[in-house]
Amino acid sequence: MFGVSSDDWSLEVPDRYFSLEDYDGGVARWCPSCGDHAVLSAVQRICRDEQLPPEKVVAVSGIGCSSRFPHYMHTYGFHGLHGRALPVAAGVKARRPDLHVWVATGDGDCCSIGAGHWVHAVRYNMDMTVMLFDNNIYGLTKMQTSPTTPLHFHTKTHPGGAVLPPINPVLTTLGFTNVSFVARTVDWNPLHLYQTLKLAYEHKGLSFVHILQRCPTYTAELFRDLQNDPDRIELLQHPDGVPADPAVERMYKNHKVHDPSDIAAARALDEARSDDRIPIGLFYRNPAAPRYDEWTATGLGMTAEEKLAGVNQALDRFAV
Ligand SMILES: Cc1ncc(C[n+]2csc(CCOP(=O)(O)OP(=O)(O)O)c2C)c(N)n1
Ligand SMILES: [Mg+2]
Repeated sequence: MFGVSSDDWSLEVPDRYFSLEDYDGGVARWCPSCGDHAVLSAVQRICRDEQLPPEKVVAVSGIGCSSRFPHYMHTYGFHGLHGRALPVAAGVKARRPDLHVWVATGDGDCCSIGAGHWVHAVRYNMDMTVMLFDNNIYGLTKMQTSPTTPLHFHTKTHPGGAVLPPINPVLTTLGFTNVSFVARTVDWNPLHLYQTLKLAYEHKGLSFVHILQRCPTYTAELFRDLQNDPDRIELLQHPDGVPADPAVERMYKNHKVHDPSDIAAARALDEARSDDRIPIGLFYRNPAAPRYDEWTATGLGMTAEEKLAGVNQALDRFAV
């Protein structure tokens, strides 16, 4: 019993203990009830629960409302150029493999202007957690059609309704060579959001998490319906998947057993789906996929001095 002998008073006190405030970069200036707030707090909780020293964390983003994410993390951060979150993150990981990299990218940032980088970042499979904040719209620039805007949805660029069928980010990522982790979650279920991002964080390689993210200003009705009707969500279940939680299972009554090692079955989930049945959970994971950061960590195995000597030797050829 506590206090019976002096031994009970000895405590294992870590040198540093991190609380949520240690990751708090200030008041987030997203709209009230924007889903980005929920994602930010889930990531901060994971950092706290894993006791990640803030100086060992970096948040990288492109441009968009969601890309303001690094400002609100009291860690290293890089708020980059539109569509360029992933190459910046790859560069960070190549030179600083000791940092955990969180990437915040929007449906415009990743699937439109940044689509070329999306393909190659997934193939490079460097160890990072990529969060696609999918609000189905260009939010920051005030409501233009994005690649994930549903057909016929009215936007500023298509006042009569979007004219092309949308890209499905999960299905698309599952088609890229060397894909190693794909999941989907929703911002309005904090438990599922946390568990999914935690699983993604634990994965060694590029984990791609498609987050259905509420935009209360421009696409409110799309997400309100989905939020109010939990029967439209299908919960993926498997011992290797997102850990089961009774509260989440009660909320989403449509359950489907899905083995995340089966990529054909993962693709079939979204190929077959209608908007009335949206699967969430872990679609696919392959921990054996080769990682380019394992190669960049060693490279050619040369020391900095050897590299410098090599550069000087090459330049000497042009000496006059
Ligand atoms: C090179 C370039 N092209 C266009 C823009 C304008 N722009 C800024 S954010 C954005 C779209 C953002 O949409 P998304 O990535 O979905 O992020 P959200 O704001 O919805 O979170 C665009 C087109 C820009 N900043 N830079
Ligand atoms: Mg968007």
